[in-house]
Amino acid sequence: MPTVASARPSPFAFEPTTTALLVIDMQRDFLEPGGFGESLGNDVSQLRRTIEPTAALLRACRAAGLAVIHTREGHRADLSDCPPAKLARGRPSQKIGDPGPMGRILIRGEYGHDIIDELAPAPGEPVVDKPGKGAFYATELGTMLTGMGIRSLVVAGVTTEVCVHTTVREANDRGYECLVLADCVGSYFPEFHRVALEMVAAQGGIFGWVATSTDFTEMLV
Ligand code: TIU
Repeated sequence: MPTVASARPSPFAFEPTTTALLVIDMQRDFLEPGGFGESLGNDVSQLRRTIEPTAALLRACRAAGLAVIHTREGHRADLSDCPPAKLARGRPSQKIGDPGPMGRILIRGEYGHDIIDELAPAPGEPVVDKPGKGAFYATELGTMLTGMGIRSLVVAGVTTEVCVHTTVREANDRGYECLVLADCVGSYFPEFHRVALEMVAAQGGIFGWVATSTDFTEMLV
């Protein structure tokens, strides 16, 4: 019998052995006060409210023996994996690869590119480095999930309408059942966050399910 968690638009059924927690882009460049995200005028408190529930979620998933995978958005130091169109869309003074408050912006190996201390990966947990918004594009995530026998993804991270949405859409097309945890995903724009979650669960769950982290963790033993 599968485990079933309360969710919208319908209960979410999953097998813990074939379910992975995917924590998307909880990086200093996006979340830290004084970092890249804030320097663009964004309100990082909208993202930082996800830290505590996601830390609790990580503890619960690790205790239950669920697979945990982290992602980071970023690029090679020479920017050879950054499409010119992506590079061109930043603010003129704050482009990917420019010097930022925590090292070169969104460049692998820089301090700001790494995951915040509160949600640091545990030893052995894979970290997928991705050049795009979606976690499947140009990464080894799909191969990894197939090898692990994963069929369901529980999704946390930032930002709701950008990398979380893109990844959930990619995952949905690849046949994964996705549960997005509303208190563990965040956007700089509260309205985008709200509507992005509505979009996941609309039309009978067109991209997946939405629940709170406690709806999910209370079903883990
Ligand atoms: N991780 C992620 O969502 N990357 C972004 O660039 N998000 C924005 O909302 N800008």
